[in-house]
Amino acid sequence: MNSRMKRLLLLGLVIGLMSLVSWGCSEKMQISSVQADKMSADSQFLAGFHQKTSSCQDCHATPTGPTDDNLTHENKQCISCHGSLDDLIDVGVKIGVSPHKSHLIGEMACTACHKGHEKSISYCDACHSFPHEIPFAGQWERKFVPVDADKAAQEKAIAAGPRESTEIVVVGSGGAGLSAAVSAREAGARVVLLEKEPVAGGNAKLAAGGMNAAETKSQDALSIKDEKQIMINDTMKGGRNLNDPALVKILAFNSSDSVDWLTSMGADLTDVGRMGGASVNRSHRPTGGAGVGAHVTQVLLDNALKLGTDIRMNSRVVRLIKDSSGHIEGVLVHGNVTGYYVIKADAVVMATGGFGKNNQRVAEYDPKLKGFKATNHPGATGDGLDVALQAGVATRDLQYIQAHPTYSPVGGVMVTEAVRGNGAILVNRSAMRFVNEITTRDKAAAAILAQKGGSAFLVFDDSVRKSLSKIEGYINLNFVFEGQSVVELAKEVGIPEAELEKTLATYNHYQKSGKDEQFKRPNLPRELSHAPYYAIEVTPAVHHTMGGITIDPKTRAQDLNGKIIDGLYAAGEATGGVHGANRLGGNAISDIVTFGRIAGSQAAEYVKKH
Ligand code: FAD
Ligand code: MEZ
Repeated sequence: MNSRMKRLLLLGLVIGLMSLVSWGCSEKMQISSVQADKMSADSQFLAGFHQKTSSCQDCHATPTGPTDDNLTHENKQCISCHGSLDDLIDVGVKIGVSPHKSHLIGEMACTACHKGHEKSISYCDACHSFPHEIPFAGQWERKFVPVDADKAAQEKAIAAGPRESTEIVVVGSGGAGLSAAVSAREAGARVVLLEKEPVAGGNAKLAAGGMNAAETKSQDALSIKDEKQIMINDTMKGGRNLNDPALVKILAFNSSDSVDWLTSMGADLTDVGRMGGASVNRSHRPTGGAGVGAHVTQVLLDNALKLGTDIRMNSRVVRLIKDSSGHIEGVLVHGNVTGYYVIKADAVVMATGGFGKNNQRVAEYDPKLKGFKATNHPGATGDGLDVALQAGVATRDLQYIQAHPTYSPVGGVMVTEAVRGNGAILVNRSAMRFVNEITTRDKAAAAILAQKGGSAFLVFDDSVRKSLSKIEGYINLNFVFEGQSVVELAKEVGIPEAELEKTLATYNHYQKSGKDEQFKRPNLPRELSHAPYYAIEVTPAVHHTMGGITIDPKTRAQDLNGKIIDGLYAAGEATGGVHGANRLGGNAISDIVTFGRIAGSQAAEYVKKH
């Protein structure tokens, strides 16, 4: 065995073993020594294992007292023994995907997965089920804890008064929250950003296909003719005209500026493709077709940190605090380590995302979706909505919940619409096409569900694969069928071979003539004739919650009487109105960046006057 192998083996053995603790000894500092002794003697968890060679203080004690909710100090200790995520890339790789290098953004903390005093869980298993093992691991399970649980402790923290103060609190570290934080910092305000999950980025970090924008430099460079008004028309039509027209106008008219803003911070949004319901190619993503979300959120996170935003993970906002006149004056937070505490703030931006991962709640608003899987990140449970509702905020459109048509039940992954946008077709178990593949999502999802088995196969060739680097991830995750010929692919999938050959030949004929005579698909970007051929089984899964907090064009939240709540702003998937009854693919990233920016700058302006 060479020394690298030995090192990897050793790292594999101890990975996570040192990465002590989500509650850790800072909790020990608050609990009795009897309890602490019991915990540390408990050798079924990582803490017990580490106790054989070191004491709690070795990892947890800091010169200034208990650790913070980011577990900054503990993570440093993990890294000092085990190495950084980069050092650990090869450890635990079983299917070509490294659990230590993925689409998760930021310096992801070891403690997100490796726990000290409870079973470790792989954060990835919330969506995927990889065949990797981590020491002392339990199964992924997320119990939803209502935001008003533990009332006595909450009241006590409120009665104790603020532990600290700032000008603006941003709640949520997705694209809307990070954009708000950057723009508020650019305007000179002091900002604390609070995120309940151990990993930053929310659903935004998962975004794949692109960010819609009209009249951009990238479109110009590719000679794509687009107009802001066409983006407005497409968005209103896709949303069944139930969108707030004023918000849609802002979305379209600021979209190109938002791309420029991101680009000025280091983003690459030069590849432009087609999304369902769009009249032209306007979905912007990194060169080569890499996922847009991980890239954009990383750029925003880096800039938020560079500008001095105080960003705290494992910090859940459970209540908005108002003064006697109803103006916002802060938030009640629950820090995983530090417990309940109040931050006094002149303004709060709610950027808490949607609730797609909370099927109970989804089914309350749309019973048809009961039991459906979701494409969302584990934190999309709707806590922000609960916090807002408790504060008397008005909401709209909560009954509109979107299913993404193409989710792989085997991979536990959404397969981006960009695969269809770049040329893939959908066939059923008879190997026949049944829909315009790039129609709006509501129609595509309904058409798939109407097929035998409630699923379909996304079929494409090597030229589509080469056009979109995101596809490499699906191949690595091992859920893509492959055949050296169309017949071989059909055999692999188990669908009629001659029919699949006929379907592709007919489609290629339409592609050459520029006219889809069967389903009127408006874009036919390439012939599907380059071996190898590929197929992915897909079925719809809950994807986007269109409804949420009612805002005005300045992102100010309204109360149940339609009055502005002073100091309260909201942006992104936490709000309703931008997308009407059905969001167009690519419009959410545009929404969160544009309205997140507006929320940050408006809140900053408000606190200056306050
Ligand atoms: P999020 O990014 O979800 O962030 C909200 C954050 O708030 C979360 O991190 C959450 O944990 C946190 N939070 C919630 N409650 C609290 C609380 N009480 N206290 C503290 N923190 C809290 N859209 C596109 O336009 N293009 C795409 O290509 C695209 N692809 C997608 C792919 C996938 C797999 C998914 C799931 C979505 C995709 N979308 C896409 C949709 C888009 O990503 C989301 O709608 C958008 O990112 C939402 O951003 P957000 O900032 O509003 O919310
Ligand atoms: O906007 C989206 O949700 C989107 C484009 C998703 C995707 O298919 O990539």
